[in-house]
Amino acid sequence: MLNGKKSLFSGMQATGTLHLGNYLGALKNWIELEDEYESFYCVVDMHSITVRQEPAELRRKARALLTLYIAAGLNPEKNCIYYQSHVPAHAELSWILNCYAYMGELSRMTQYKDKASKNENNINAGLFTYPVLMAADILLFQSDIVPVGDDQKQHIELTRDIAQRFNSIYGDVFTVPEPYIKKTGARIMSLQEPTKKMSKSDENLNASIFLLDDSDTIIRKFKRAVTDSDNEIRHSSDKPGISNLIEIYGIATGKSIAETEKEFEGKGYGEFKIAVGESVAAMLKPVQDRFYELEKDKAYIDSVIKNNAEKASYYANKTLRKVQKKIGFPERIR
Ligand code: ATP
Ligand code: LTN
Repeated sequence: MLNGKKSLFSGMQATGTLHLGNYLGALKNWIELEDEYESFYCVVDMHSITVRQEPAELRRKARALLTLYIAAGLNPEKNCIYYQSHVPAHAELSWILNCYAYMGELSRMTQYKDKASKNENNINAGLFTYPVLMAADILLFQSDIVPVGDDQKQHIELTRDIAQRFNSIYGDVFTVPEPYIKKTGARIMSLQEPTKKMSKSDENLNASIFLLDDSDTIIRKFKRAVTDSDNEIRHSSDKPGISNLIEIYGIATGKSIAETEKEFEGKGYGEFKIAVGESVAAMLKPVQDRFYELEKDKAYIDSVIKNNAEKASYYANKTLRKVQKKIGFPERIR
């Protein structure tokens, strides 16, 4: 809770290019929450450096991501959209919480194990303590909910454990957050290996639909999507490829699984794949148009960056000061 209103926090890494999974699993769902919650959406550039980045590229991608947040429909007057590195309280609380998180619990995080195995020559300490920084992000804003895709559930569980541990020592300091994960879209699968989630780090460019892919590219990628060979459009756990496409089509058109199965009864995969591609291209077109418009308006984006960093700092510092006091850091002399 903040100011008597429920609050929420979410973030995305400024690495790679946003894909359909990021959009359907997270970003698209954020828009409908803006009236009910005091909302904070962060470009988590401090998380990004746990994997080596090219500086100019990181800066460019961070700005593009922030612009995409707005292009996707988040109104920066109602939602606080900012860069993590502009609010030092994230790093400060993260250090404190490191002293309340255990090596054992951090070593059980699947994202850590996964990323460590992919970056064997750079398993740095930041990669290991990454979830503590994420806990700090969430707890700084006394967040009630954290809207994310399914893969982040374990990190939110850890955040809850840290918050409860801290509260049990010092009293009610942190709101204990709940994950907010939608049933549909929470796990969009790769178009090439439909048993794996669609991922930014996938080297096969045909496996993911990127938010700024043009219509032809989107349709071509769906045409090439890997499916089984029985040519029946039916949602089933033994048909991961076609089930993934049915779910994506459902979100893009608002149709239920049953409606889609009925619509394509007796029709072939070829026809269905084109329909999915066209529906996704149509869904993304307005986001893309707004993105290219906004990108040109440097002064406007700069003003969002400045104003929202100030707003985020204000709330973050409030929580940080409370924590510092509770744990016994000396008071500031003014
Ligand atoms: P990668 O896609 O390479 O695994 P990531 O998970 O680090 O990258 P982020 O930008 O940090 O991607 O994730 C942003 C949001 O998108 C998170 O809420 C995450 O849960 C969600 N998300 C990521 N991949 C998917 C997916 N395939 N389906 C649904 N949601 C997803
Ligand atoms: N770890 C997340 C990104 C992230 C995040 C957060 C999400 C960093 N801090 C706080 C929600 C709340 C990821 O890799 N997808």
